[in-house]
Amino acid sequence: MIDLYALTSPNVQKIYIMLEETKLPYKEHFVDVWKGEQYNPDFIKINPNSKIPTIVDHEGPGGKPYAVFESGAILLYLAEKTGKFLPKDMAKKYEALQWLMFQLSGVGPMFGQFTHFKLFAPKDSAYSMSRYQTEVKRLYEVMEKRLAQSPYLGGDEYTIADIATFPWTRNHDMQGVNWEDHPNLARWSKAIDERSAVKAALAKIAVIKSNRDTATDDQKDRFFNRGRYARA
Ligand SMILES: N[C@@H](CCC(=O)N[C@@H](CS)C(=O)NCC(=O)O)C(=O)O
Repeated sequence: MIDLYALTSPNVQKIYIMLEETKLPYKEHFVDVWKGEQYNPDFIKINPNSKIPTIVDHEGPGGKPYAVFESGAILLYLAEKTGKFLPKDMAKKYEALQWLMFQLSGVGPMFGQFTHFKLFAPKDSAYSMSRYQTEVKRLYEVMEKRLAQSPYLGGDEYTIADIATFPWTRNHDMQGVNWEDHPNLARWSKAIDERSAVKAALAKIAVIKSNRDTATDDQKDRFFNRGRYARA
């Protein structure tokens, strides 16, 4: 049994999809980051960085419980545990890993900053908005070109590179990117969206309740490292 510490964000969605795809039994534990629950001492014991997703595999290496944080590390752990969604052939494996790293170091952080400045920052952040909008569009262009040459981001097969990236592209309209101008991304996104494991994961996520829309100003300040939580 795997304990999944989760809520609804794209990094968490990756792990729901991987768990549904691999059919590993798992139990959800909600950590409402909009209430500051990521700072609970018991949670910090399994993730010193106070972020979700995090898992505890009760049948880990040596048959002992094993905690893993960082969505990329969790995907790699589950791929190795099950032998699924990461090719064994070295060239194919590293093709997939390049695109996994592209998501972890590019798409995730840049799309995340874009979302922050678009939805949550003061409206006078024109410089930041322009910087992140430009980078988001550039990253979509890189993915569109890749998918014109390859069925999936990581190569011929559906891998953890696709599982990692798909959740971040679900908000492409909000990100100022339409699928009419990105036909290969549209084809790729539809193929993933139609997988039964992905449908099952997204259905579970759709009913999760969070404090996001009711967070107090102080809870938002804590989440965004601002106000009395800012460090000069
Ligand atoms: N690099 C991490 C990022 C995880 C992350 O930023 N999670 C957010 C989900 S909203 C979180 O826990 N935020 C709480 C916080 O930053 O305090 C990963 O890929 O797992």
